[in-house]
Amino acid sequence: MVTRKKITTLTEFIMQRQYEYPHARGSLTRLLNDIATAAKIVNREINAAGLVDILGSTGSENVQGETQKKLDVFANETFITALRGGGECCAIASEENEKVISFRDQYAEHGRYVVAMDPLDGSSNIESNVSIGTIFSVYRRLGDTNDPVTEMDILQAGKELVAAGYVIYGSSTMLVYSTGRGVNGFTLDPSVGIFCLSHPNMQFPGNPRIYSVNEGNYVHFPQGVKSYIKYCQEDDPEGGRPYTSRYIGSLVADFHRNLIKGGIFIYPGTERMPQGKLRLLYECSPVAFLAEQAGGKASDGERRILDIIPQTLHQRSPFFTGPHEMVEKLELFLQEDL
Ligand code: AHM
Ligand code: MG
Repeated sequence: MVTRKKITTLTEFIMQRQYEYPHARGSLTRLLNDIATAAKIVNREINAAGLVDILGSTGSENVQGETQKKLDVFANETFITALRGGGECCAIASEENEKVISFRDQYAEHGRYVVAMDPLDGSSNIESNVSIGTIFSVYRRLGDTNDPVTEMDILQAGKELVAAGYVIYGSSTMLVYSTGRGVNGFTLDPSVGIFCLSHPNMQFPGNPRIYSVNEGNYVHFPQGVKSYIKYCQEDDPEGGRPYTSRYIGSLVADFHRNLIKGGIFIYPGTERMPQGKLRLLYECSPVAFLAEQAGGKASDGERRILDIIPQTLHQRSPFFTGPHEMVEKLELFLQEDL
């Protein structure tokens, strides 16, 4: 008789975790399931994008006569619809929307959670069939569930996160998330449409050797970052360096590879953009949460990312994340430059 290994599905896994919290009411479980459902719908659309020609073509009509949407708009609407319908989330901050979207529906308006998300990060890569992702963060709303939700409910430091994760639409589709008790990765089996636990308890590996940065901006980087990049490229008599350079230009994909293979992701401020490009609330904080949960570190060069309270929804931050020792080394170079 062939004995098969028992598959743990994402739904089973989330339920098992819920039972570890005696007072849990299942709201977070339902919310995470809503995110997974939306991810599958977005995944289907991304996979079909080349066939139905909806890459970047807002306004045209598909064969059913429906108006086609750009994939990032589609992803945004899909996640909002799933979260609103689920009733556990009362408001969303999204890269696609200038202001917080608060729900007025009978159930959703009393939801205990708020979500910040980048529905389709790295979307400039879509046309070239390069991996893209969704990033999500879940906070407990600050005010009473009967009070109107405000921007303050969502402008919370990353250390207050209840859960965070990403979906990577790559050679396979994965959902990776944490509720503060380690990081777990689930691969979508497209034949049955189920996320299955494939990467339990993800941790940065030892002996990391990758650095990821857009070196096209090199001349505009702070001196400390330039020196660190040179350090990465130098021979180390004891071995280990030079490191190898890998950069996709898609945060989720770059971080995911670095998490699995061991590497640092670098997006500094420049002279023209002192705060860099990446957004604190829905790009840096959730990825920093995962990095710390995977035994790594995330910093803006001086401060722990998870300690920074965003002042505005779309605030940017320099971002350095990866294995602890790599980020620490980069911080030393930055301090020497002061
Ligand atoms: P986006 O939110 O507009 O897609 O931009 C964010 C993306 C990240 O995924 C990626 O790390 C970064 O932009 C790449 O920027 P650059 O092209 O400057 O290297
Ligand atoms: Mg983005």
